[in-house]
Amino acid sequence: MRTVWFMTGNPGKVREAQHALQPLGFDVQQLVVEGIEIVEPQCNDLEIVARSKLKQAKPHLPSRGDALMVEDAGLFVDGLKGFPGAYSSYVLETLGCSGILDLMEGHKVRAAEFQAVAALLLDDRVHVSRGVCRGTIAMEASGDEGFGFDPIFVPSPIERNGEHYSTNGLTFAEVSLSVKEQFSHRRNALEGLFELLSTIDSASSS
Ligand code: ITT
Repeated sequence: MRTVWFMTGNPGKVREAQHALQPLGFDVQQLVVEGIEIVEPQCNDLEIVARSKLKQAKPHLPSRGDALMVEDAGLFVDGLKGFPGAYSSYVLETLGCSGILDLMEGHKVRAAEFQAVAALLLDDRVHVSRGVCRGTIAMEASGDEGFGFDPIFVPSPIERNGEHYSTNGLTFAEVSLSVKEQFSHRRNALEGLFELLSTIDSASSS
């Protein structure tokens, strides 16, 4: 089993990555870098943020043969012109879910999306993949599962491989991790990344 060191301070993300990647043969470990502050550039492009975090984390990879992963995500609300977007962490800490609900007062259109960019460093090469999850901002916060903005986000129903998936109006915080995963931006980004890697693996072994 290959080890993937996931540099993040968010245990919710680690749980989701383990759940998604273990069945694909990857052992996901959280990498906590002590004593230095990882600086996140304040810009609206998650890929730039993810690449910057990866570069800063590289000297701290425990073993050169292992993979290093970072992931940057955010909530982009259509009616707020994409806010909080790349500023999601700061906005969650300061305004919280209730602050987003306040900003949405009077907005009839409550469409929003989660975006995630996962970046992986393996054998000195960087691989990047994006995931998106469309949905709406709920009228009120509900549920205790998940983390972050999950209590105010209702994913849109989707069709995949002929199957229909819907949470029937429940927020991500009201459903189990397995259900969130059917829609999740993070799951999409991680799957894309590891599909990319499996094509590289099969190309190099043929
Ligand atoms: P890192 O250490 O990995 O950067 P973080 O929690 O700061 O962890 P991000 O910057 O990627 O993560 O995320 C920005 C914010 O968006 C953060 O407050 C998260 O809680 C929130 N967020 C990200 N993914 C989410 C998800 O799947 N559900 C709910 N909120 C999410």
